Amino acid sequence: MAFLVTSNTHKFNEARHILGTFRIATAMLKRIDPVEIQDDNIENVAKVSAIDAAQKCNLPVVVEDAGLSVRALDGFPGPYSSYIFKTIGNDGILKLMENTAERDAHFQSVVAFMESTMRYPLCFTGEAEGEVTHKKRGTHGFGFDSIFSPLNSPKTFAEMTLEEKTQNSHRASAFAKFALWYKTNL
Ligand code: ITT
Repeated sequence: MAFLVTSNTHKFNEARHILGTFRIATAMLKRIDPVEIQDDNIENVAKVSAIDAAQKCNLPVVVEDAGLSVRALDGFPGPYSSYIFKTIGNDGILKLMENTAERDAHFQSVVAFMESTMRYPLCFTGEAEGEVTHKKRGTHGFGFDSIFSPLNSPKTFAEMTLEEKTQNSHRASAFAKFALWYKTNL
């Protein structure tokens, strides 16, 4: 059983689906509110949260942190994705890129696993390359899904079902690496 510490139900459902394909059950630990440091590296943010969550829950825990990096914006919002989504949102990102032809972007996901016998969390990363669309499209998913279209797909993540999104997502790639490690080590 993997205990995923998150307040985001969409994230949990995606993780549960991916881990389910590896026959790993997933439980959601809400309202733990692990510390989220501000750092320009998503892996550091996930690690510190995983250490804090493991101490608070006294369980082996999984924390996942993700962010969208836009090449024309020098990688912004990246580790500041949460704050930017809450403040300027998708409309704000589209406005920033109004006159920008270069639309390349990628999602990064870091899954951090921590339990009491470990000195440091173990991290597994995944990426999804694609581009920022010119308009919001789709109603599924969450966050930046409606403005991100992965490579070789005419759809945005928000135009995909959860199953379609998790075929090629940053989160699927990171959780698949975690699942393989989990299966052989736990
Ligand atoms: P936690 O409780 O797990 O921290 P969160 O929603 O704050 O949930 P993150 O910190 O990992 O999740 O994500 C930072 C922001 O990036 C988040 O607010 C979303 O808007 C966005 N985001 C993350 N993963 C995404 C995805 O798969 N699709 C679209 N947007 C995503």
